[in-house]
Amino acid sequence: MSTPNTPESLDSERERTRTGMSKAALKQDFLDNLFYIQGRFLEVATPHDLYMAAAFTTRDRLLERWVKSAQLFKSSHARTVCYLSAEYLLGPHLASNLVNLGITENAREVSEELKLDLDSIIEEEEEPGLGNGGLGRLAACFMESLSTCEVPAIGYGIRYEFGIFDQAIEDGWQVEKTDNWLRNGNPWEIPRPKICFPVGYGGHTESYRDERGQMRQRWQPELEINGVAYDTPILGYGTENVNLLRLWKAEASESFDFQAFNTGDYYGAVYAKIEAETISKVLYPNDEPEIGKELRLKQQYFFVSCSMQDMIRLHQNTVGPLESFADKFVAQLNDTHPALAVVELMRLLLDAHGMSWDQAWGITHRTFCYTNHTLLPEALETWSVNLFERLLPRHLEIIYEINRRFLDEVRVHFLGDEARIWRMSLIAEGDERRVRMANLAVVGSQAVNGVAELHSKLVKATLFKDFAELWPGRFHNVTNGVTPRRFMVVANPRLAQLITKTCGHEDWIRDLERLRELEAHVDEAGLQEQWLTVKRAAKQDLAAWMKQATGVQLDPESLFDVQAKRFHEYKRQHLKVLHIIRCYQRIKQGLSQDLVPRAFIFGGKAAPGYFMAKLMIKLINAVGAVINNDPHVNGWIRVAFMPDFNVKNGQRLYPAADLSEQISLAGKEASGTGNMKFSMNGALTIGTLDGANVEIREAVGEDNFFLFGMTAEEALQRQMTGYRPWEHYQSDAKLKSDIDLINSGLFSHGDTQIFRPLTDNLVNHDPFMVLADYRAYLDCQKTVSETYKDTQRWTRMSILNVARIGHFSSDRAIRDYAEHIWKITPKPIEPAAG
Ligand code: 9GP
Repeated sequence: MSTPNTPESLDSERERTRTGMSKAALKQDFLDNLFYIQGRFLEVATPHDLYMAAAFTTRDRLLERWVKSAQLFKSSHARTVCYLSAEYLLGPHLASNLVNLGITENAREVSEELKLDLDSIIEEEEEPGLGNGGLGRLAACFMESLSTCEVPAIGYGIRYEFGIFDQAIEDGWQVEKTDNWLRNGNPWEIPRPKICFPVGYGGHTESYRDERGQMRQRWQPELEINGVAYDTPILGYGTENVNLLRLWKAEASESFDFQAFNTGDYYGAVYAKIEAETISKVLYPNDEPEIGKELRLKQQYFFVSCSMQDMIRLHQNTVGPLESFADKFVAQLNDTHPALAVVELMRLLLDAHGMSWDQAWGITHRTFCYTNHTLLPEALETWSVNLFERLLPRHLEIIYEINRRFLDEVRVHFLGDEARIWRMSLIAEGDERRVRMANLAVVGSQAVNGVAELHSKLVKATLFKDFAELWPGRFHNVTNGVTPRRFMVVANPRLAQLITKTCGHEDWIRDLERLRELEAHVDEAGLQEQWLTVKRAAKQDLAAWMKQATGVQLDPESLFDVQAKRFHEYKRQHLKVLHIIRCYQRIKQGLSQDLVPRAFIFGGKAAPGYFMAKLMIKLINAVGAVINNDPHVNGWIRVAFMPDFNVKNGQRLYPAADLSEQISLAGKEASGTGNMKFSMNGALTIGTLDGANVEIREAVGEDNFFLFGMTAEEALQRQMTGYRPWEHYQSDAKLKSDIDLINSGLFSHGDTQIFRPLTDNLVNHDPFMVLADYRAYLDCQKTVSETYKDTQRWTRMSILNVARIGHFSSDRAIRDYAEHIWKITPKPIEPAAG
């Protein structure tokens, strides 16, 4: 019987198409999208067509919730978090959105009915790699948790045309390939050509009298480009709330210069377009010196200017007068990259909205909060005053005025302490005067936080000591967290199912502390057995992938020992290599009895210009090539390097790891978040007392964590009293023989020089004290092997790690920010009736 054409039936029809969650609705919409958007039918659809149709079908279901969220936030004038971040390492959207919509199973069944494989469709997605590593991935986890925790939020950033490079390994070396992630289109974003703001550069400033006869300054930029908004809806789990990620793309104001064209200057006619679009072209790799990166400063200004203008527009369209701006918005600076927002908001309030300095500063200062993510001096941004003067002359004037007033305040507190004034100034004096972005961020913010307890303590005691003495109440800690949806439910569905079955509910996915309920079952043989089965299956999956990607065959029965993170000397991948070489030597000497078979697995990218980090990658692959081909080793150990470690590949690694290597020199890793992802998936950690390791160890229990190495305090002490790595090399015969083996040419076809920069640096300088921690690390690895031999004990420890990891959910981190920093309450969207 056909349905009568009544308003009710149209409504239910509408419910069915585009928003319905039933299998029938999903199936019909998938086929419709395949046909009407991709112009294909099933029989001829490519894998990419299938992915696009699945993505559009999923996106349709986000949009209704998104519109409802936007309406509610607008009509209720909801206080809103604006997260300002130059990086968002989002990872693929499809699987995560299916989980958050609660339709993974329906989607799977629909796929099966259509004789398709959902996992292959999911696999087809190219991830937006708009970030370098931990900082960008944290921003992505936070966006998802903001929605899950029902906190109204907008994420602002840059829509890079090329994200983090794709890494290939050729002859053991890292080779960078362009990440052309937009090549096949991006179904998740919605371009908003009408949300577009001008952004100026260069030119000069001038004084003039306003209509009340007061002297004011204004900026006459030389160049103006446009920032156009591209919006991506970010869905939370178990909620109707959808927040917005708004990324800015740079475009020329006039894309075509007809005058130039008419005079025959064809290149000149499009030059402005090319120059403008360069600004959002490519993500800068971190861990490289800032010197000369004019484009990077342009990028930073570009996105904060668009974001501040957008926030003012939104405020004026809803609440109205700008006096209440800081009640409506709180803006979180994710590191110093967006710190210019402080100055840009001041400029807009002063120059465009005619406010007095005190009024503008009152609003600005109440609006911003700043998160510090590193203590490494080389990672703290400064920009040359000359560059500022050339690119952002008005901003430099404002910075000088902020600084003048700020230093007057410092003088009142610390009369005559000129050294302190020199340290705290926003301008570093010297051969080349430079603007200190971290100082600007602290001065311009009402709250400053570190990202783990130890880090926040060090922030106050070292980096910002002077500031903490001036404003003790301004400094906070919010320990990082990661989203369990992506890193457990999506990455490790078998484990998620086992947890749900054991706890008898799925509530842990939204309230991760409820994983504690696993503890009651930790000694049940049944659970332990299933736990092992789940881990083994993940290891088999990874082994199959690795074989196909690298040719290296891993034995799923061996201990999977994984270090996956950016390559950096402070993270000490070379310490891990020394351990591998030690194992190799022992096997060769017939002393393998205290070892267990291990697969050493690495993943991670090195900044293209960071020679030492790239040499570490080469060394790992060189050592791997010899070990993996040595018949004496006979399967005891294997070394594998996962190429192109990104979010997608991380999701393959975390579930399969038995041991997670978190071995940075204490005091150097601000937090780490990989440590949380591994532990959530039942890997045990071997680690130093660094970053969030300290809190993870406290949470999971000392007995369930392999601790080694100096504390941050001990390391500092050793550095100050004169650290001599050479003495370790001379006095520890095993260490010496490991390093000498590298230099012997065994791993480099007789080339005794290739790894010299690394080994000489270790023996003579060793800035991250690898040699000082070597012995403790090896001893601890012995304990790891002994423990692994006792399968039951290991499994118990693994279960307890998962059961006690709840604190490290990014939901908890967001609640901490909401309560202590942002002073914001959740705003839940009511589910649709019926
Ligand atoms: O190095 C830190 C890392 O420890 C932390 O987990 C992450 C997120 O807070 O930020 C990293 N910092 C940066 O990437 C640059 O400051």
